[in-house]
Amino acid sequence: MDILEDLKWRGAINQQTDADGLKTLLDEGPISLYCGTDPTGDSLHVGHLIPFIVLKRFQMAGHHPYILIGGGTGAIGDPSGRSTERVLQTRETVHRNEEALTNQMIRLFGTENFDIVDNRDWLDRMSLLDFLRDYGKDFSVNAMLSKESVSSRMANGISFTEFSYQILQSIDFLHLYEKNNVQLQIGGADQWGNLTDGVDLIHRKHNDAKVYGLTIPLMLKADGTKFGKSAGGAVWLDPRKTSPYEFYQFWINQDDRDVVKYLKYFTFLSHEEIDELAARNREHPEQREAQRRLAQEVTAFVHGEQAMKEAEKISQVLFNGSLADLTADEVEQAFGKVPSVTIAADKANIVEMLVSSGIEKSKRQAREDISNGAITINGEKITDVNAEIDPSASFNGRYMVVRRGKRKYTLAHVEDGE
Ligand code: 545
Repeated sequence: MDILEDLKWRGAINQQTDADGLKTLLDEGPISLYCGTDPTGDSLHVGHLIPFIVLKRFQMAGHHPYILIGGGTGAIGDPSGRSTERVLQTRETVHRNEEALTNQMIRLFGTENFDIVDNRDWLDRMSLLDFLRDYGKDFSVNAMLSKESVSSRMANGISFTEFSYQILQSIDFLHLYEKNNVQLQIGGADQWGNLTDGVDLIHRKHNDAKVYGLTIPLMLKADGTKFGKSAGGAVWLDPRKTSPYEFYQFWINQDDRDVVKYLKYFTFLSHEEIDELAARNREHPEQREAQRRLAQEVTAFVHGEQAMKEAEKISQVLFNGSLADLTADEVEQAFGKVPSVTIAADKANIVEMLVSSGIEKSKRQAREDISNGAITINGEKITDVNAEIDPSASFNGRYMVVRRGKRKYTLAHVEDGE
């Protein structure tokens, strides 16, 4: 099936500048296309992932993707989709973010059949007079004012800096067209104005250029809340911000009403596989097979097969309580976000340990909880108030996991542990 049909089936097409033209072009053979991202942060989150997955689909279909990291535009700030002016980032921050994002892209796209470019390479060297003479003349202020990204800011104001942003992104498309024969730019729905501007600029410079823009709908959740947030905030691709286990949990916890939509958007599973998962989800929603498959696929794509397997193991262990099967690193992932305390490495009486670490408020409360069977250490229930525990004996002497009641976990970091 051709790529546009596939994207349509997946619900991944919002707007196109010339649908017939693009279809004809793609029928002729492989093309080069691009999607840009500004280094306004040091990691993408799952929301940003959407156009890059589409870019990946093009790559898998034999086309050549360019990923543009906006070292130049990131120093300015895109007003699209924002209601307030951005605070300028320092050049150093932009630089650091660029490096982090480049590494993330390499993870997703591999090292073959794609290129990463940085628009600082051409935007930073352009003289002001060249900018105004070579490009400014092609933009009508009237048309620029009518763009959604600008008109929506008229009430609260927009700086000349952000107002100019659309010209910069258009210059990028023109540059990539002239230099690398890039013929298509894709982006999220918020990028429509910037994409059409670029296509228009190229047409003014090259009458008969075959260039196109395509946007992808922003993801909406059935319950009306914002896609991509979990209890702990945004779901990041950077494993230091969101561990692969938390990432996996985010996907496995999706609503039945959303799961098929996400399988289509975020996985490379075939239409047949997705249709089958959808059917089984309708018949046996309680088995959550579709959610599990979604979590496996997206986690493996972003973090690799091994991290996905680890995330799966942690999920299983937490579900059936056999904590001892975890490695110290897995404990860190699983309990990275629960409250934590520090305890001494020496052997100690259980009551003493619970009180001195602050897990229990008083010895009386600690004894009561222990006797009631409400305390487990590393998944093992402790009912003897005289029990002695050895923090250095578990998880490489680094951690001890204490559970109070049904689900109140505390991660105890063992002092002098590795
Ligand atoms: C710059 C120069 C170009 C082409 C594109 C750009 C970037 C574009 C933009 N894109 C967004 C973005 O977010 C910050 C990411 C932080 C790590 O601002 N002007 O850079 C988002 N983009 C992905 C999708 C998007 C968009 O990265 O396109 O729609 C989100 O889904 O908001 O020549």
